[in-house]
Amino acid sequence: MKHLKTKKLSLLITFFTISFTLSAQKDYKLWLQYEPKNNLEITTKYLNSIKGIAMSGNSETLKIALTELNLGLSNMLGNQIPHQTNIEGSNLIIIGNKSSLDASVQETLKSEFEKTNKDGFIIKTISINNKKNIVITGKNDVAVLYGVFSFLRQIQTNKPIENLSIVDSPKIDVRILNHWDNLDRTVERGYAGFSLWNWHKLPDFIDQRYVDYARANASIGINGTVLNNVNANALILTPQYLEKVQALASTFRPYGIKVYLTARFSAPIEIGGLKTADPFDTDVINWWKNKAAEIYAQIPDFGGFVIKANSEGQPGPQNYGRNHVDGANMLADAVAPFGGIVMWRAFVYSEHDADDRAKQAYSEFVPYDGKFKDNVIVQVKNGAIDFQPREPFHPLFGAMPKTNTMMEFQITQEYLGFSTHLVYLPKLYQEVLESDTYRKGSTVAKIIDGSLYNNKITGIAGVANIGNDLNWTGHPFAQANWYGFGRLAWNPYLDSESIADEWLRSTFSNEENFVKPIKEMMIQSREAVVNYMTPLGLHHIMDTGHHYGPGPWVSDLSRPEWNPVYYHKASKDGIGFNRSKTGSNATAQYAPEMAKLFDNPSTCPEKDLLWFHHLSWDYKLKNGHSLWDGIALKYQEGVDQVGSMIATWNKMENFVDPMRFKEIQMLLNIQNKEAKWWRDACLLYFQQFSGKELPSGVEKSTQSLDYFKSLKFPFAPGN
Ligand code: GCW
Repeated sequence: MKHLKTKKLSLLITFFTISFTLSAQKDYKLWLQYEPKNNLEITTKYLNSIKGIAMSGNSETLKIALTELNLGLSNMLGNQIPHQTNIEGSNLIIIGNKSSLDASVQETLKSEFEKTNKDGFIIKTISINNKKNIVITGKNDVAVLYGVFSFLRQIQTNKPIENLSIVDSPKIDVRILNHWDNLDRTVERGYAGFSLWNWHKLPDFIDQRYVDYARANASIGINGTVLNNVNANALILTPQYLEKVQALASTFRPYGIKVYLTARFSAPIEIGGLKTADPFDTDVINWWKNKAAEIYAQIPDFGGFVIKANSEGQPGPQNYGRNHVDGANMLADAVAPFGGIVMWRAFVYSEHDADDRAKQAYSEFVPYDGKFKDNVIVQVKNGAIDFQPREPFHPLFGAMPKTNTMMEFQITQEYLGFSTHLVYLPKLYQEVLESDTYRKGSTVAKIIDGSLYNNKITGIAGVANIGNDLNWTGHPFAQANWYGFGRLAWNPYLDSESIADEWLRSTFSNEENFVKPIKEMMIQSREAVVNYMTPLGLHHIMDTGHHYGPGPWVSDLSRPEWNPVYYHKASKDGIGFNRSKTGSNATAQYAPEMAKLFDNPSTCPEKDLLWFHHLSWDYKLKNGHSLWDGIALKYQEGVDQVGSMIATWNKMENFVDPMRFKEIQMLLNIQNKEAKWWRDACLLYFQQFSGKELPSGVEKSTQSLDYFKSLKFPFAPGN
């Protein structure tokens, strides 16, 4: 009897262990779940078009492509597909790069090849000797790998494969993640655990995670990674670390991912023993040249450097009376012989400059237009302040026609609820990319992809939200932000809604009753966070330092522009930052049509109203509400939106594995609590100035303003 009981118990434990492991694996597997179709009709249809795989070539990359194809097809369709080396037969999947293809196949795909660039791929159903086959190809092996992932995505998302004709080339050259990872494995603004890079065990120990990381990135077309924080430590450039960097670079290479490093401008002093880092000093120039040669000797395809210079205390050329051009060009010369690039960040503002912080990057960089070397690309954040839930696009986009300019988005949610809030960021990215700059009628996307100004290099960087948490990103839905970033970096014209659709299908389920409501939930999640944190153009009112939770009252920090009161300027007479021509005149940094639109509160989009205007509490909004009522109602709307996200999710239990279902449920409840915290704290604080009652429909706080002010979070993550 006792024996039986123990047996039962151990069976039960085994069952739970297995189901936990399977569930945990799902979290880990990201959008590459390759769920079995479990549907005879669908499976048969696919298998009818896939009778065999024929691969030509045997590079590491192609082997990876083949393994992926096998894995995906066998998992989804339940069959091992036979391999062959020739292309005789029908319904084969033929994979190989252009030069490895049969001459007649090359000829058949001539016009497609003309339309593809270096990394672009072709997936086409063609007839060979009157027999139908699918060719997946491109001009190089990595392009073939991209094609394989795209083909698998067709099946993951239940799309037909009978008559394929896909020609897809990336519109951006450098599609890169920026890791703000420190050498001690902490991650600045990281909310998903510690850094993936285990520097201590490198170079000899290659964690399987490095491979899985590269694979995930390749699946969405990301082709570069900056391993270390822009607030840099020069040690990364020492031989001891470069050996480790080399090990990572070799691991990522077959996946088409280049490694880049942040260069600390003062490295020649800190690790080079020089007295100066002056970019005009011959020893300094030579030091960087030698350093570049040393790096390229180990990593021949090293991508180049990213630099945060003279920004937030980081060293830079200005320490020596030189400017950004001098610094950037000196480094550009060092990497140019090896084909490297320099991504020079435009995130600059000075405590000694009394001008509106939002204006400073433009004021400083525009005069340099045309002066940077061809292999320099200026990296500009999407907005002029700092990765807020909503910002108008940065006025530098379109203002430097003779300068390579790239986008920097933040994927990690520094200002958007860390990794506990479900916020679908591709919606934000899309809003920025499709903004009309009124520069030759061009959108931001057209500036970024080089089509407007014919730039030498194009790029999009995303500050990574990845850490060593089991699910990579802390929140299962934050995986969608990594995914969506990659997809938009490949093609900045994609629609965030269709990205959400394919991500949901690949990550969770193809069931319409799941995809439709959850897609809607994702799409509205961006507006929800704007509503419960910073509605109507408010910004940077997060608590100080860690940026966790509301802190509109903070006013005692040493630099004025570090204080939330600097940004909202609430007083008895109203609220908002006057950046119009009667104020800081930041509007003048936009094209004249845009400036005109922003300048006038009645034509300024209401979503940006308090970004550009200081208005009285009684100012009348378009819907007839007073500004005070409008703000309060928006905060309430945000809270209500989170409530409906919870209601929607709670109905999804049947479509999701228990672990992810529960995780997301718990996270949404945290989001709900914090949305209310934001609403209550901000409204109580602003009410002191408006002196008005809450409009009906807005819930009253059960806590006092002093209570909210007293909250402290000494160990908030990411700091
Ligand atoms: O968003 C701010 C962050 C800093 C960051 C800086 C930057 C890496 O609060 O943590 O530093 O921007 O982008 O350089």
